[in-house]
Amino acid sequence: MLTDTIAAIATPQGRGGIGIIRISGPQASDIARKLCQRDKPFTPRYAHFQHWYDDQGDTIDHGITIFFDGKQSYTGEDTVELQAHGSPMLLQALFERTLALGCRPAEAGEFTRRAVEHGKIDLSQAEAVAACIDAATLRAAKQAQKQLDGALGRRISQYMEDLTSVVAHVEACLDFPEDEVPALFYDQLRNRVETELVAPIQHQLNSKLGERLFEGATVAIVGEPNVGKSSLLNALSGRDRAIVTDIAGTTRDTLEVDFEVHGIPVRLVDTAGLRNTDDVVEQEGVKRAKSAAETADLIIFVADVTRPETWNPDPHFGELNIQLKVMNKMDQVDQVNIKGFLPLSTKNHQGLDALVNTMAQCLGDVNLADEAAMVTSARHRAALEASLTHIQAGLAMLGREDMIDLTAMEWRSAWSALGEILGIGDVELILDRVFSEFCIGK
Ligand SMILES: Nc1nc2c(ncn2[C@@H]2O[C@H](COP(=O)(O)OP(=O)(O)OP(=O)(O)O)[C@@H](O)[C@H]2O)c(=O)[nH]1
Ligand SMILES: [Mg+2]
Repeated sequence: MLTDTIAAIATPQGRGGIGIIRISGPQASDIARKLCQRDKPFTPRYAHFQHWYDDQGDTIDHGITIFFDGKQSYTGEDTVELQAHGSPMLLQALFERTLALGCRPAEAGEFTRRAVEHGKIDLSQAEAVAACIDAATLRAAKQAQKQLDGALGRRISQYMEDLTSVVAHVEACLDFPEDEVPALFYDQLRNRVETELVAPIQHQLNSKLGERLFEGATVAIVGEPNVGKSSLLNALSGRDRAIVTDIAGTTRDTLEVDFEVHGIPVRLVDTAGLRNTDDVVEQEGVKRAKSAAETADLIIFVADVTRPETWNPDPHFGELNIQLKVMNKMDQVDQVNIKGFLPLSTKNHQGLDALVNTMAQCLGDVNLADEAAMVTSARHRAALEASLTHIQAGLAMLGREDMIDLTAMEWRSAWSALGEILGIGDVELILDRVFSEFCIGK
């Protein structure tokens, strides 16, 4: 497959100032030269102004042609970029001409896939390319950039190196005559595995912020009728989205608004006030409110300070974990003990900033600068969890002479699980490295 030369229109569909066609593969330069009717080779990374011709010798379009040789290209193989006019008609004609000259249409993500296959980037960086493009907030895009820079890959590689080394050490025990491995040796090894692997991996797994940045979070606003749930949705989103009246039971259906909390994309769900009612429409609303709360990542329970009967979430949500309780309409009272609640007035926006900060914390917010190597997808999380399980299984057996092989096996499995994050699937590699470590000094 890699011997094919692929082509694609790289800019989005539709009209634009500039449209780019990308060609990658061994024939890239030859095909582009035919397209340009050019005899001389291209100068690498030089902007050649060129006309591009059809099979009749008529000009299709003209613009900039840039050739990147394989050593200095995105894909790791010869690549040509045509910067044409952003006309869908001309771009399609140019693209078809590259196919007629020997290109195959690229599959989705194939340029980046080739970059991985040629070792230009690891799999986590390839994922970061997609994440960066798909990011819904600037903060998410910046996090993707860090992953693209290789922050996660470097961290994972470090874990893998540590594992290779501890496997080598534990296997060294096999060469000692029975009962002669000093206990201190095992203590040191255990200590090392715990501080270099278990603790940092657990720390990485503890934060859900990475996934939240890309997958977003759902926050449900619940409470009794008339406490100010819809007012809160409007205040938080800065839009007059939900109907607000002084009639209890105003909101019937659930209503959703998308907004950002510290760069985390949040879907805010306003719900019907919870109460027993004979009204069938409202009954359905109450049902939906409960199910919205059950599926939300975070529930905000709103109470009305002027009506203490609205302060207890238990009758409705006894079984759910309510992390965040706010006491609304604080503009109505002078002093009142509201322990356990955040004070709020949606009327004069008092307490709104504090609420947003607390929401962010509940959603796992941390300082991004400290968390460059954050877990950003379910795939990473699953691989890290699997590796941690293997590491701990190995630790549980460490120190028992008859289980040295099994400990090493668990840690090799941990290595492979981590390798999946980077797109490394070759278990043989670890063996090679283990043996190379052994040869030195032994
Ligand atoms: N004084 C005061 N009134 C408020 C405040 N927030 C909301 N209200 C009033 O409380 C009433 C109910 O507000 P809504 O936002 O509709 O309440 P809700 O919880 O969505 O009510 P339902 O949809 O019926 O469950 C309206 O008359 C609002 O103007 C506040 O902070 N202070
Ligand atoms: Mg409402």
